[in-house]
Amino acid sequence: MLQLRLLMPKGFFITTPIYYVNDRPHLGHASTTIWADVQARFRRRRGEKVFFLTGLDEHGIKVQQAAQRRGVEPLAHCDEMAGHYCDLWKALDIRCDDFIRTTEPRHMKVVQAVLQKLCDTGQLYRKPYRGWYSKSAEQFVTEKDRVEGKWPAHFGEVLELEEENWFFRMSDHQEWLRRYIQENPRWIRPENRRNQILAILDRPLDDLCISRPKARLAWGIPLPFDPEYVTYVWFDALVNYITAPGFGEARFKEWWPTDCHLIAKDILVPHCIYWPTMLHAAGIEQPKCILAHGWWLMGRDKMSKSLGNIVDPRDYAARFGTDAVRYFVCRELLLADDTDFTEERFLARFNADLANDLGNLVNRAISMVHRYRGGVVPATGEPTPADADLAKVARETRDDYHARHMPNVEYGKALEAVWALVTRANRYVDENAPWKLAKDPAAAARLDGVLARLIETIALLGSLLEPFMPSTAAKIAAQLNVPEFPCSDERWVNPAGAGHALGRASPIFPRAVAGEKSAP
Ligand code: ME8
Repeated sequence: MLQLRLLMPKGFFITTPIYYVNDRPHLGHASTTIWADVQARFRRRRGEKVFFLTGLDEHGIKVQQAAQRRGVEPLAHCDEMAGHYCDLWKALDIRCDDFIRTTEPRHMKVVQAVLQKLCDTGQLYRKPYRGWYSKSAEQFVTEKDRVEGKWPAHFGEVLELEEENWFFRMSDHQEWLRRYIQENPRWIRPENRRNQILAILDRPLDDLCISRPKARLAWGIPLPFDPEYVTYVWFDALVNYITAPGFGEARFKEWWPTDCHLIAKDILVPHCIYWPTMLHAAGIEQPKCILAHGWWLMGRDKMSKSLGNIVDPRDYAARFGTDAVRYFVCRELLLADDTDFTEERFLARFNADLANDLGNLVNRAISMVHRYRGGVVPATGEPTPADADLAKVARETRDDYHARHMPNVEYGKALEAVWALVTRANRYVDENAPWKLAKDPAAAARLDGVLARLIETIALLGSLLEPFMPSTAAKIAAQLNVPEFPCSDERWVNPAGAGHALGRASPIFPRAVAGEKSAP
């Protein structure tokens, strides 16, 4: 058994941030979680063992205050919020393997074990501290953080505080961290975020304050070695990534180090500075990659709970269907830059890409096989140059998708390539005009070839789209009358070849008009 465990290959482990429960989730939270879900589905399809972790960050002043405002106990507040998150993940077809909450005993135990280890090895010390404290960012800030003499808006109210606290010797690990980032160029992605962290490391790091006096904040994990304090919420939250895969248990090796911490750029510093130095100090292996995407903006501002300018993904899922939301956030949200959210943009993608390009292709092709060949897929026959071109685009799309775009979490590029294939296939229909071939008895074999190639292309598209749009893929599979799509990697075999009887054709995306409700 032990030997088997040692030989077992490490599975693919992907994480999202654990979200604060001070308010309900919005499109930003949904986007990171959808991105992780897409990666998890892509890997599962390839037969990989996958662990997809998401969850909630339930301690800290913001949660305590949110509960106080509503007149409920913090844990009751967290339970209610957890329900909202779980409902949303279900509505968005997100299938995580674990949903961690930092108030769970399994997590508190690991946080305390890590703290104790760091304390025992001299990595923590207690000292008085006087400084500026941002309530909304829950962190001490320094003069270096001021921009043109003012505190940036996202720090909210900044107060002067004096108190004794526990500190982590983060500065001792600065040189190691800088070297590690330089030696591992794809560790922090994308490149602009990596450069941002390297620029921060050009200046001396302060040690990290990792405690809060219980007198000021009761809602946290007690320090195991000093009863007057609870753990700083970031130190607590980051540890979730090792709690869930079973830190201290034999199964930990099956998952850790994580293959990808997926986050947005707002929490780059805790993930690329606090967390790696904490792990280094505790003698735990580093994550393989930290990937930070950009923000959804509303006009010029970040979409955020505190600004109240949020988009509720449930509204869009109710109007356009879950898959349209999943498609939109994968197609439009950029990795290295921010993206402006507008309803027009959403509608344009829905109508042009889904209803028009993809929807029409699937509907036309399946309907024509019914009309001209009684619903049975004909034989492909000898390829013409036009066929060879379609096949080339299909092969290149498949190869790039598997070898580069998907493993690199470059969903915009993956979908752009997939839509180039959709466009090529629609053009193939127009160029070959099956409705004309059908009128010419001498062109029967050619019509067979065209229809068969279209069906094969649609089956391939179903396979490529499944991680992004699982229920659309299921609808396409039902119309093709195949139980599921095989993985489209180099072992790809068309599941709807000659002689296969298709299911009934019906539109997969009805066109939507601004302001109108559209049935999903
Ligand atoms: O920071 N655009 O939780 P949080 C894109 N609890 N993504 C966005 C976004 C936007 N406008 N707004 C939020 C916390 N997100 C901590 C994390 S992890 C150990 C602790 C997404 O509720 C994005 O993933 O503020 C961002 O990093 C995260 O929500 C922040 O969630």
